[in-house]
Amino acid sequence: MKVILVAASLKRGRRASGGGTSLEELWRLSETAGLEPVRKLHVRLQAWNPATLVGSGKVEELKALIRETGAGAVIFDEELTPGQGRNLERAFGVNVADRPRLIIDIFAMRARTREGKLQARLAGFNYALSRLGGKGGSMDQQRGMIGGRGSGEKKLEYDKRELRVKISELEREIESIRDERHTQRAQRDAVPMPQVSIVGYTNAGKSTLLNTLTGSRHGIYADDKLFATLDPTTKRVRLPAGGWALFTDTVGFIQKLPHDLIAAFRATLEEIRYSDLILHVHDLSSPEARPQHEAVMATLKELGIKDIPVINVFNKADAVRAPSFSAWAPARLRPLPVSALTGEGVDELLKACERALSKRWGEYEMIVPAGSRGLIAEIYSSCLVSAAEYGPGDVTFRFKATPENYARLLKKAGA
Ligand SMILES: Nc1nc2c(ncn2[C@@H]2O[C@H](COP(=O)(O)OP(=O)(O)OP(=O)(O)O)[C@@H](O)[C@H]2O)c(=O)[nH]1
Ligand SMILES: [Mg+2]
Repeated sequence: MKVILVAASLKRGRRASGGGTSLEELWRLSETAGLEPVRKLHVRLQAWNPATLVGSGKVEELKALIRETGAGAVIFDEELTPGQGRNLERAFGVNVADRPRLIIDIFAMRARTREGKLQARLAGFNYALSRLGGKGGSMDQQRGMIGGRGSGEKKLEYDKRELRVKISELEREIESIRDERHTQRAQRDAVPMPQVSIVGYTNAGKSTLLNTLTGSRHGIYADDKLFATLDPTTKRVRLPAGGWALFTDTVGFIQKLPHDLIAAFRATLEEIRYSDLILHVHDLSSPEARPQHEAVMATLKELGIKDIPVINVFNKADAVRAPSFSAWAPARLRPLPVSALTGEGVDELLKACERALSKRWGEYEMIVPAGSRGLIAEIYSSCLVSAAEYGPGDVTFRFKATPENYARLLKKAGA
């Protein structure tokens, strides 16, 4: 379906919120959603029009453009009020959507796991609920998806009360999956491995980086698309000194990430909270690297994630001539340039991870009977072993480990 994209900002007042670049992003988002953007318009306004966001002159102009291009929908970069959406649809005679709706559609299309799909549906329902004005409104689900009109699907309509019921059903279902995950976490924590979360703006190269770290180029789906990854993947990665850490690649962030989505994906995103270290991946080749950095920081803050050490990975170093981060990155970010594509800087990155992870680790010595295979394997997988001396009946290990892990291993050795 052909679509026309519109960003609007006020002529005076604060600097337009990235009007042009945000439109570029909206273009890529609509392509990701399988739509065909044909025109993009940046409208500068004296004042917001409460009924139609833009003025009546612009509405006429857009009508002409719709006729000329045969577009089936108009997508606004700004969040529309329910009234504005309805008024514009009436005026245009085609579907009208906004950026949050588009992002929610993409999530619904790209989620693969049951949890991801449920979360995306929940976001869609919450979005619809918040837009059902007054009494007796209803959500026409067929029109929920921007490109869905006339697809011949069974028409589903929900009123507010039914939506609320659906929402609480979905929440219960997601909660039960979450319980399962807590059980998995408990099992995983039984052999504690350091946890590292890879976060960053969408398309920064998070999945490519994890593939490079695990030495499997094609392990995780990585693509030059926004929101290629929606469902988190965890992989074991070997650190330079021989220990292992669990790296998790998760959903990317974006400017104006809809609140309904953050709420729905909270369970997935909160996993980041349990990590010992965060790798914040930046796309150094993007002219938008700085606002992207800020958007990611704001989202982490909204999720209540703080007090976890962060390594600022400046990825795609191969695609820029001279590293341009010095232009904006404050020294305190201590950016580490890498290329997930060529592998440049990746060894340094792993060393930095190890240093950061082992900061709060202690150095210990432990004598283990040579026959305790299970225990020896655990020491190798959860500690940084610096020496192992094999005697006649036992092995003397020197290693770095978290105090909790050391206590656990001691207990196990004594048992
Ligand atoms: N030149 C260059 N391209 C890279 C590098 N790392 C990743 N890319 C490309 O950037 C695009 C996005 O990579 P992904 O790994 O899918 O990015 P992501 O951060 O996982 O993105 P989402 O899952 O969509 O949030 C792909 O086309 C990659 O090939 C790099 O170091 N250099
Ligand atoms: Mg990805």
